[in-house]
Amino acid sequence: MMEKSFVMMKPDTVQRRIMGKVLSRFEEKGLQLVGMKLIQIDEALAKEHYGEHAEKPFFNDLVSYITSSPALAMVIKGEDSISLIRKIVGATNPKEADLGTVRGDFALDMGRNVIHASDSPASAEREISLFFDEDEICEYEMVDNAWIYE
Ligand code: IDP
Ligand code: MG
Repeated sequence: MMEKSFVMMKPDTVQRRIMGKVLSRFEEKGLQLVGMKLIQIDEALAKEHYGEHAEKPFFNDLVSYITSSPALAMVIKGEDSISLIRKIVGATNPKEADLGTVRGDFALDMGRNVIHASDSPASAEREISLFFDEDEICEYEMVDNAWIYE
């Protein structure tokens, strides 16, 4: 199934200048970037995005982290891309994330875990519409499609 996922490089990834390395993980896999923008997330947007964690003890620190500096918001498209991207991203706690995953290779701390990715089709839809207008998503054909998909 062709899916779009919301993926966001968190402020630590922008500040550490490793956005290109992280992006290449998705490009090399054959996934397609259909939306991208560098944004300074404000408190209201951060609280809305992470609404499901509002009661958690780490919520305030999470909102501070996400609003501390710009983040790179993206929409990435591909076959079964939502669960696939979660695998590429790795476990929430970078110390437990497998090596070879983004968090396993680039992060050490739960509160500085480099990247966000939607965890289900419903969250992908909600998060994409929270961060992107419809006209900010580019639908286009990749010239190597026949070499990525059978
Ligand atoms: P996910 O990003 O892997 O989907 P969630 O459980 O949805 O993980 O948590 C959202 C974000 O909140 C995590 O990516 C991480 O930045 C932060 N977070 C989650 N649990 C903790 C914690 O126990 N301490 C500090 N930060 C946490
Ligand atoms: Mg989550």
